Amino acid sequence: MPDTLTPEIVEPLLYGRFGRPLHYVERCESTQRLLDPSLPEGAAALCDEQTSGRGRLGRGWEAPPGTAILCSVLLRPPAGRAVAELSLVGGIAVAETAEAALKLSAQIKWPNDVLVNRRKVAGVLAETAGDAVILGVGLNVNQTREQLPSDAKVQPASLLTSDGTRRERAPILADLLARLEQAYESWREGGLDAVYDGLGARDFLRGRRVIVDGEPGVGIAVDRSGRLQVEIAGERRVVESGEVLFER
Ligand code: BT5
Repeated sequence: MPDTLTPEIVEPLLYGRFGRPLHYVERCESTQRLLDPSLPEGAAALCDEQTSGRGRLGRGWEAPPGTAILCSVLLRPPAGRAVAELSLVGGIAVAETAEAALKLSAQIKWPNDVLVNRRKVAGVLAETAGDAVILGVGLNVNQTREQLPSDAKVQPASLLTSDGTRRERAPILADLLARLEQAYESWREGGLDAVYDGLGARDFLRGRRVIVDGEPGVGIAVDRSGRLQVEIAGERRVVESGEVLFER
């Protein structure tokens, strides 16, 4: 069976509300640009190739055609809720998905990376579009080591490089959408507290040597409001957003 993500293949595998409607194109600039904010919550866009995939802070996201899950989902969170928390909610769902596929544990590196064996297998991007939020997930599935970016600050990995197994992407995508729906609904009802167990247990930076804005410190934990607590020069600091490097 060819590894394809067309709606005929994916739709029968869906078991929740997310992924309906499903908008698939073979190639696009970025799936983040394919969802009209007037679509129903849970609408998803996916493609086999992005020509201008987006990371955070103006960075890019790269994956050879047909190797990865590149997906965006439209969310309509209640007014006044912190959008940044949705990167973590997405991270929990992606980590669960990677764990279910690999039978290995995955970690969440605040604020939006999913790691397996210290290597980044996925990134999450939450962007606002009017009242809606477009949550993008890039999950590396079948890239070989040579097909992963060589210049990334966090060493990349795919499910294939993690355990040597090549996988069909459609069932993994269906699983991801269902897990995302579940984590999102919990968050919607009960905030980050409601999903914190899935986050705290996978908190990669906890106890790890980190560098924040050029200063060395130690990660304490992602707190219950989604911020990263660190200790720098003997003092506790709270990081709201940005980039934290870690020592390998
Ligand atoms: C992210 O940004 O990790 C969020 C990535 C979100 C991508 C998805 S794909 C579907 C949807 N449509 C889009 O256009 N975007 C979303 P950030 O933390 O800024 O990480 C970006 C950095 O990761 C880059 O600067 C590279 O160093 C590295 N990188 C690029 N491609 C990668 C890959 N496939 N795997 C691991 N690292 C990668």
